[in-house]
Amino acid sequence: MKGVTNMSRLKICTARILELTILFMLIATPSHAATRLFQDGFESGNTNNWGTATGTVTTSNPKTGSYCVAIDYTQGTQAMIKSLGASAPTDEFYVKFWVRIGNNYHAPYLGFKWMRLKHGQTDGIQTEFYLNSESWSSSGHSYQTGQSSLDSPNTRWSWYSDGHWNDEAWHKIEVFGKYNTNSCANGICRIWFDDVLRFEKTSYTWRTGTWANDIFRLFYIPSNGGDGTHKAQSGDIVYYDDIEIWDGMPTAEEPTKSISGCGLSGCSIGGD
Ligand SMILES: [Ca+2]
Repeated sequence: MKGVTNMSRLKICTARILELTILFMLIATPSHAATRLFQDGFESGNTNNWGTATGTVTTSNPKTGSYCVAIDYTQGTQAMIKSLGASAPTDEFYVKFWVRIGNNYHAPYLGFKWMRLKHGQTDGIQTEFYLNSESWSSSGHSYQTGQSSLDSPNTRWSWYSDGHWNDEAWHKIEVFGKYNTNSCANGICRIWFDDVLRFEKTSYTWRTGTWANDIFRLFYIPSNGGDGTHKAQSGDIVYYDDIEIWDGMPTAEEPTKSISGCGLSGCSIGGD
């Protein structure tokens, strides 16, 4: 009798495991196969893949291969700009790249903007994320949309609290975005630093009002550094490598990136 009971328990347990496995597979399976729209590891030895490229290809300690790109902010306002034009992602986007910062980097407030997204016109939706080199915190905001949870450089609100990035090591940045629709606050913004989910908001307002249907066409990776009284000084160079832009979450990234942390619970990390 006891053996039968144990057998029944085993069957129930096996069935439960099967249910959970199926549930996991359903959750982990992306709604559509994402397509990579752009990639550059600078192995061509040049920056010809970019519309505007104020960086310089260098063999100085690349993340992979033989080359990376160096952004020297002592040369003034700098930006690497990729225009995706008609192939710009219309619903979701995912951007991944690597950043290396030397230990002599010392540009003050607004050290540099590690990514900026623009609709492409003079007016239109715009979002920027930046690393504040005084506190080595990272923040950002979306222009024109009233999205304020990222906009707090003066409060030193930090997405990145585990240490400094000016350590000569390569650090990975990933951003997933899903546009909000119908001017509702139903967009998604997730940011990972070195594979750790640092920010998640599932009520993000990427666009609103006049720009309700705009999409990001210009990707600044990175954008400008400090200016005015916050201008960069000698040695303020950052390095980028292995940049990818997708029109959704890549299948290879989906299982770990969505399920880790609060990925499926709708809660916020560092946001409101
Ligand atoms: Ca490379």
